[in-house]
Amino acid sequence: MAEYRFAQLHHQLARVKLVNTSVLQDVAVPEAKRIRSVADLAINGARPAFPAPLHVGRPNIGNHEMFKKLMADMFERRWFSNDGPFVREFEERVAAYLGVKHCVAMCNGTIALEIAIRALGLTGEVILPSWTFIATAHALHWQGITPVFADIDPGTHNLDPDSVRRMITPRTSGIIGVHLWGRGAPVAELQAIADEHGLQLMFDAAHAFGCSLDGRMIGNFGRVETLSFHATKFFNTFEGGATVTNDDELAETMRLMRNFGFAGLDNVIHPGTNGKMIEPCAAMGLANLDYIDTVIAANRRNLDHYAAALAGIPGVRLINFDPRERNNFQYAVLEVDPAGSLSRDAIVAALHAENILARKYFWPGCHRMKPYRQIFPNVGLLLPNTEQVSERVVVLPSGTTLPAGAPMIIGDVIRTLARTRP
Ligand code: T4K
Repeated sequence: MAEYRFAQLHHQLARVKLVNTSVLQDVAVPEAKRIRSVADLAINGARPAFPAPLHVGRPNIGNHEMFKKLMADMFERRWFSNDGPFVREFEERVAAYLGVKHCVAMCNGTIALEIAIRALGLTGEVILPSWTFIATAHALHWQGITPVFADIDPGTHNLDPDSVRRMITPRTSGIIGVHLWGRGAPVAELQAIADEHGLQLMFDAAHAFGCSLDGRMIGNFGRVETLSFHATKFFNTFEGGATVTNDDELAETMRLMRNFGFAGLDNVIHPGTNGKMIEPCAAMGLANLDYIDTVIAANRRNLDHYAAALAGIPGVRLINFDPRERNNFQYAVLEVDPAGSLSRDAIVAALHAENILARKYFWPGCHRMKPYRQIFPNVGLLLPNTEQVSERVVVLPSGTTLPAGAPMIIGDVIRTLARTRP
């Protein structure tokens, strides 16, 4: 009951903010408890700091009224899927936002990856980071392609080009870079490797919608990039994704593949699947597009509050974003120094006890997940940076629904915990 009341109040506060202001400024932390001493920690038996869970992936909701109006239009029109008017408008607006020629909207980011992989004709082995969400690896495996994991740069958490070079074999057909946390992968170096070895290059940009690299919007790199608009992303269409490319032929192929290969009535000219985005998802996207800057500002503000709240705690630091680039600041990522007195897992356990559902994304790395561990039992030996980083990372809640005071309380939890482990 208390949890339900909290959720109601939280919802009302969030709604007030959506109607009144551009950024969540003064949302209180209803009933939240301050942590001042070790005895106040829930791991020591105290009441949790928050009566209801704080999530990392709480959906941001833009213009609720507009969404309802679009749904009424859709019911009136009785056109629910198959290249509907909302999907077409959504594709145009996403392409314009990114400055890319083509956006092909899909039902989710994983299908977008699979279709891009098929459209590029990848076969045999494809190199990718293990330090990514499992979907990047699964999309290859699902297409009968062997994912070959390369190591990352521990400073950027993105692919290490030298490691990529070492993984190339005669069976390699391509490279998938991931712009992890919205920070651009080393595109120029990866392109040079791809050109030198005759490999295809594409990017999983699931984290990087609205982000730039060297001043250019992500979405314009490699032959194709894929996006995710999942509910937990900073910009969502409930479920959804897209492929974006400047290549006309590739875009046409992906459009065919998305809709069973149909080129008009009764005319199938290409193998395909059902990867279509439906109209309600596109409508949600349209209702959220104008709200993007608001979400980014809220994420930015949360990061600033986290930075202040965590300042001076030994052994923990937030990852940086290059101030010259655009970012969506979706992920508030904390790195915990394994040489320090606090362990990452102790922090996660303490936060969870307080109802702060921090995540260990993407521990333990794809290579240690069962399907890939079975194929490559010893590959960890080749991925020392991935192994180390995966033991250090904690992703903290953010987004428009995070109460403004929450980072301070989260900082208090970690600071108090640090005091118990001198
Ligand atoms: N490539 C990369 C690099 C990706 O990160 C992803 C997706 C993809 C590809 C594939 O794109 P999609 O096919 O998903 O479009 C979540 C998301 O499901 C996934 O989309 C996302 N990456 C990944 C980073 O996070 P889980 O397994 O962590 O989700 P789950 O159910 O644990 O939810 C996360 C948190 O969000 C929980 O605390 C609950 C909260 N939540 C979730 C949903 C769905 C809500 O509060 N409301 C909601 O509606 O994967």
